[in-house]
Amino acid sequence: MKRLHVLAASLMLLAAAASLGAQDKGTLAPDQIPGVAAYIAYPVSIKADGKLDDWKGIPVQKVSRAIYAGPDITQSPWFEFAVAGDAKNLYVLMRTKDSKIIAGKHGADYWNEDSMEFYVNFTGNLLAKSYTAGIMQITINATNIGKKAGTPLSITGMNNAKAGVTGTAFKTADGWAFEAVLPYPAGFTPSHGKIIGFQAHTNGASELDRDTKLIWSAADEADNSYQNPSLFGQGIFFNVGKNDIPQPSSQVFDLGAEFKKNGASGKTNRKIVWADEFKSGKAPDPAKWAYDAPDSGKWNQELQEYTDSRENSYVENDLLTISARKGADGKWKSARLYTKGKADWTYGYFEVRAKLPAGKGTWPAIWMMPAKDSYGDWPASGEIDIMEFVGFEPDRIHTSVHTTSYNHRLGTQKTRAAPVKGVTDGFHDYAVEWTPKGIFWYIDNKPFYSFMKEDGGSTVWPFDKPFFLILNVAMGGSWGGMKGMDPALDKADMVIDYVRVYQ
Ligand SMILES: [Ca+2]
Ligand SMILES: [Ca+2]
Repeated sequence: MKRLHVLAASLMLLAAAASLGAQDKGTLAPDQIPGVAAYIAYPVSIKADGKLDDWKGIPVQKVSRAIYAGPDITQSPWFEFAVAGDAKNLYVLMRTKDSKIIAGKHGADYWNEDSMEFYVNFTGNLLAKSYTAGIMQITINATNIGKKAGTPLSITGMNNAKAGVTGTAFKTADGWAFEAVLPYPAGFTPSHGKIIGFQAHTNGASELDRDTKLIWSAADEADNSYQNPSLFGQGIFFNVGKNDIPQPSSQVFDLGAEFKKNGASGKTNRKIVWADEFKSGKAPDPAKWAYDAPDSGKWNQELQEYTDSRENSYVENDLLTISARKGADGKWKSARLYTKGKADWTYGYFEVRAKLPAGKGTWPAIWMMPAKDSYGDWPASGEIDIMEFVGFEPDRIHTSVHTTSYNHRLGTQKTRAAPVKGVTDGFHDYAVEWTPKGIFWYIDNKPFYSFMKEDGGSTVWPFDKPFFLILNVAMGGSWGGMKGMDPALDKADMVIDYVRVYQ
């Protein structure tokens, strides 16, 4: 079984109405910038003693943006946080409403229970894409509630062990809170306007497992801060009493500049080496395409059977249509076309213009797999997902790679899911630029996501061998069918305008 899916990426958007929340205006620092920046008042004197009078005047940001919501969202509808500093330490206050605190049921998997976490990047490089010294994730779970001040806390998260965090967690009238003390790393001193990366999340357990996720930084749309510090927001030190207001850095959201810096050049200086414009014939060109025909249920518990019939794939009006159809017997048939055995490439720019099928239960994909399993079975030899879409999350595109070190079974998959408007109403260009240094995704020629080669050999970077292209429409399955099937749906077409390969 080759292809498994990114369950963790299939997270529910709570609702378009989810807001970034309000804030309490403090008097010691400027108004916070919801989802983007938190001013860090300093120097102030804070004690992690469970009493909050020392936070008076420090602005608080309230967060209710949920990227997924548990069965009982009223339990964890929001959290608040405030950040302050002195000459030696950063102080973080987090507070959440929670009518049913779940703690101590998951052994060491505290992140599955009620927990609140903050992330800090002291390195000065807000674009850091991986965790190095000076970047940490501090997850404080509800088992810490009521421990005596001064008792070590149970803390998890990336690089937490070296961070030296102390603090106190305690119940509040409607939930719980913590005050935490994080010593600055050696060599770091605060100054007015200095910017660090900062992020805050809560994990709310309603029944047992973590099932509500609130995220402050608007750049993190899919709970990826644990693997990508560039998704943090910003913490801006504000020297209490100053009049000028330092502004957030603009370096964080310029993905295009990052692409350039990493050597991406898009289609510039490349020529088309292979293409199908679907200009003729009724059947897809047999010189270019073959049919993968696994039985239904073979992969990911998907419902469809794949066929080479013109019912399920055909060329017409200069377009290729892959058509999933439900028969009178209620069974789905669809098509999965690939270039395996016909054409494959190492590096290049791969572009597919497509319109996606709508409806709960659909799961179309444009992706690439290795021509040979040079490094072993999936995911050792790699997988590049140019585009994935599930109908229960309209207007949201997923892009991913899978490798031995980075895949959803480990919870380490490299992925970005983000809104793209109108993907089932019209055609959009989905592309990856694959170079020896990295893989760069583009949607409508705009930078979308990148995954850079790292040290560690083929377990992190098996992408130095030929890969072939795959186009398919799956129905249902472990991800596409996660929210059920639209019972009225009997047809789901992915329409392809062209497939172009540039090198
Ligand atoms: Ca206190
Ligand atoms: Ca709870």
